[in-house]
Amino acid sequence: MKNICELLNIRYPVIQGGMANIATSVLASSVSNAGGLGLIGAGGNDAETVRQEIIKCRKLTDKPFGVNIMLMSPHAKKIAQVVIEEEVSVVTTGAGNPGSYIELWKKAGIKVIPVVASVALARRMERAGADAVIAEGYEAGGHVGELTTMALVPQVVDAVRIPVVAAGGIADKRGVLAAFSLGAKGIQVGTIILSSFECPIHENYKQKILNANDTDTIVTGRSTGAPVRVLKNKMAREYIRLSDKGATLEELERLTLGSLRRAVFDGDVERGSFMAGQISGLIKDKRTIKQIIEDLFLDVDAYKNKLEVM
Ligand code: TUI
Repeated sequence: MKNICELLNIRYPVIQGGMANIATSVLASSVSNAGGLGLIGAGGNDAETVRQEIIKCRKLTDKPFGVNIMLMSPHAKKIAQVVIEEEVSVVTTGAGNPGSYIELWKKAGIKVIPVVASVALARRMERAGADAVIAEGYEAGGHVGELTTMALVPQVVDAVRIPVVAAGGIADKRGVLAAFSLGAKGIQVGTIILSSFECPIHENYKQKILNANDTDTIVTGRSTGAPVRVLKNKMAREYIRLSDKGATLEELERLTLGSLRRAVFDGDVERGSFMAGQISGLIKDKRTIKQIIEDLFLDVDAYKNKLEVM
């Protein structure tokens, strides 16, 4: 089996999360230039915006980068075509089943790496021709499945023959070693990237990550079928209160409409939706993306040799 670095032609086996409204060409190129796989997060953007970001990213890096397609977006189908037209080298997907697109992408020579939250979807993706899967656990920020990284990754590893990338709750060497111990061949990180100097989000968002404790995230939106992990604030508490009271989908959507943008662009600490993972509490300092990636992987072998099980 090819390892993730050979598959993707990158230096370190790390993929950046496809964070909506955050993973711009600036962020993606910074990650790719540091030796990981940067991603442009299509999020809710329209297809032409995504195309322009791809064109910009090519100017900012000569390294491989990819596009993450959020499948719940009304623009997903058009974006699926744009990545072919623009000859993007890697596509990752989230929040849905990309089965109907995989054959087209593979014919275009694109490497396809769906994010999965279950063994069943991982199996289906392998059968459909995916090159690898990202198994993302409940610790992750944003839209989450039900299983934790610890439980999901080894079960996916045993179910498929393609490489598995672990995601959710990884922010240091211990997380990297844990992921590889579970059988993963690479990692995907999001929250740790949010704290970087290069990440193009409001300073208030970075400070909320740096100040967070272990219990400072919460999952909202369970009742709507799209659970989303965010940092606790006034809006998250209001959301939980309303949904516990049995609020309608419309009432809940009215509350969250535009809330991610309020967090990312306005730094609105009360009414923004600050998507972040449970590992936020571990992140205490701002670093460059190069420092973050090197801290994850350099001398990781020395740590491995320090493990004493019995
Ligand atoms: O997609 C993510 N994380 C995201 S997407 C996002 S934008 C958004 N905002 C509000 C509501 C919903 C989305 C913010 N964060 N991560 C990848 C991921 N995919 N996590 C879980 C899944 C997933 C879950 C169920 C993938 C497939 C699936 O089932 C599909 C099926 O048909 O079986």
